[in-house]
Amino acid sequence: MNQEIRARFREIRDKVEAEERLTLEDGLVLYDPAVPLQEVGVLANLVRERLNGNVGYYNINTHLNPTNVCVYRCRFCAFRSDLRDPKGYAMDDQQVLARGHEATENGCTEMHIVGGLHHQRPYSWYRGIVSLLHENFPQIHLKAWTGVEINWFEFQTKKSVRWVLEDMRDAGLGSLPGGGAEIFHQEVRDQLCEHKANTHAWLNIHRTAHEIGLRSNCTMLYGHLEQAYHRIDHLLRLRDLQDQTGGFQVFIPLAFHPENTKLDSLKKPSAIADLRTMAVSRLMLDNIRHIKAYWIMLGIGTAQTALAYGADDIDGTVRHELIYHDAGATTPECLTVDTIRDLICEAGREPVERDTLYRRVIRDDGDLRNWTVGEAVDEPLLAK
Ligand code: V47
Repeated sequence: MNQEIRARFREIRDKVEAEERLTLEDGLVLYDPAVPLQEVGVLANLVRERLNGNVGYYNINTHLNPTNVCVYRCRFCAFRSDLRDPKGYAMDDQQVLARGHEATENGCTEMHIVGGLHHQRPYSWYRGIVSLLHENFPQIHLKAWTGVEINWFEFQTKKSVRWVLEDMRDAGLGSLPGGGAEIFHQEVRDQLCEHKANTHAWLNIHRTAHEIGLRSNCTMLYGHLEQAYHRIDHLLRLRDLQDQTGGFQVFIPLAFHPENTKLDSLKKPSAIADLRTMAVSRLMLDNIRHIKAYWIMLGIGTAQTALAYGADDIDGTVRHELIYHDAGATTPECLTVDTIRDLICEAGREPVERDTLYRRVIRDDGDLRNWTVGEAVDEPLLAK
């Protein structure tokens, strides 16, 4: 480490130990290759244990991507399809209901629902998926539609964000997933996905969701065209909104998978890069309690290791994941509850099953379909 960076890093360590907020410049130091990953990791672990003790959270969940037909052509996406492409599909009610039955049998507490923006499906089709599932499987939390989809629904209905969110909530929407954020900085966003919901729209949708009492998640897609500066800028914009609303539950850094995308000449980020982004995110986002190491995207080994680099959550058992598998992810399609618990234990953490809203799940042993939720494990963090 050169002398100046070493001195800067010592100052950052003092700030973290004193629970002081880090700046953009601090974030850039944490990304400096002269600062060894393990030193950033030790700091991130300090914060992780301060906020979440020794717990490693997971849930029992499933994914539903009702269609892959999409009006947008994001350069990072391998999942989308044209309507006439043989790969293109849109589910009917029977297929959606079958997923609900399967989820119930498997003890899922959550369905993660996202998909393409299908130009021939009206808003009522998207709303209908939520209401069909909610009416038939009221116990399952529907974490549905990214900010990009909500923005599309505004366009379709010509109504306000608030109207769309309230209408979806009336249909059974439980919370918003964190996708569609990508990288907020215009320089990068214009190159990745210039047509879809812009940064202002994405942040405003999450702000409005929080205002009407919905919780949401947030993400950052990294490892493509962006630099460290763009990543820190992205984290700070999330931190600013969280200061105002407190509505984000968890941040999920998403590593870019290049296969079958328009950016397939790029290399997937290394495990070292993944762990550094995990740790830097933990350190910068002092007001978001949870950081998720999404095992589908990171691979199991890196996700386990990430539990010592800032992450306290490993996502769920997952089933029917398509977005990452279409882009070359080699992880299994789902994990059993026993496997996921063993992975967390092997990483030296105590596995705790949570629901989408981070309440403990209490199960009647022997029957996966029998469960209730207990107390919330945490309160939103107050702005510093
Ligand atoms: O917005 C798409 C990303 C996101 C690729 O909220 C890609 O709990 C890498 O947001 N390589 C959707 N990433 C997934 C997502 C998510 C996942 C897990 C949990 C939660 C949550 C949210 O996936 C997209 C985009 O950023 N993505 N294609 C790709 N080729």
